[in-house]
Amino acid sequence: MPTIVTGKDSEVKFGPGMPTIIIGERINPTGRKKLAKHLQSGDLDIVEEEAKNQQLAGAEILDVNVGASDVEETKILPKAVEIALASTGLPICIDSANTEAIQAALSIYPYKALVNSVTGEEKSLDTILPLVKKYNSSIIGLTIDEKGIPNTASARVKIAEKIVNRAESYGISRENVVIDCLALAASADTKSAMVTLETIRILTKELSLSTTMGASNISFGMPQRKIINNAFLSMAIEAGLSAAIVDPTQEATLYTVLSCNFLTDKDEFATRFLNFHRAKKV
Ligand code: THG
Repeated sequence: MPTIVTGKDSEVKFGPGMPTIIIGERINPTGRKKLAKHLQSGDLDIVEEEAKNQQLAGAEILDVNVGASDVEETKILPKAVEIALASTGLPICIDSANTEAIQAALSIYPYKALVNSVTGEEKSLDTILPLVKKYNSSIIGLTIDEKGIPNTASARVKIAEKIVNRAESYGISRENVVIDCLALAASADTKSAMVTLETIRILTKELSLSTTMGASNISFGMPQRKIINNAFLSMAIEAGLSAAIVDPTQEATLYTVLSCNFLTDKDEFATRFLNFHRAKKV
């Protein structure tokens, strides 16, 4: 069964055996001073602009994160989610470390959202999963627990299984759990990329779970980051990645995802690739 999330105008399905979809990451003040400033002053016009730009660029789901110093997330996150939804009709991925802010955003979201995120930590599972059940959303589960991020695929898979089992005990079905296999800086540990890829492969092939990942951490501390990110994204898609959290306004990234979907036989007659390409040309 695929994971399904819904917005005002679109329903997005993804999972093992299906094309990798794009989650747009640009509504996030991390490292973006201008966006942080607007969020701090409560001026959310920039959220509408970033939402529309990412949709035009090819995003299928929009991640919305407003976490910055001096931003009252419980107030601003629901507003930003509402604006991103109203201006694009796309499904929203509600991204916050603040449970009250997630609850507030879920309470105004009239469709099926993706919540970002829960971890394998008891405290996180106990607070987030009841909300996911109450609002009938899907959830991203990070492969991290009280002991940190494991450096083996088997230990990450164990955390994924714990999250899925706990979700099921709350009545959340497994297709509503999307496991983040976590990309870390390969410059700090050159085995790290392979651990992430192996985790994706096992979860996809053996456990039929949906997976996700933000690719950009992999290149931290290196030159030519965009090239490294896209190379890693290609490998992750071959390993089975269901949803990529990326900057969709990087055209090379979009073409990387579409190329990999085509080359892994997830795009019959190259329909998705060619439709995207034709739309770009006009
Ligand atoms: N997994 C999950 N959620 C996530 C991540 C993940 N959410 C946040 C993050 N990772 C993905 N989003 C971003 C957002 C911004 C940046 C990277 C990932 C980023 N910003 C630039 C910087 O910091 O320099 C600024 C870019 C710009 O100005 O255009 O890198 O892994 N589940």
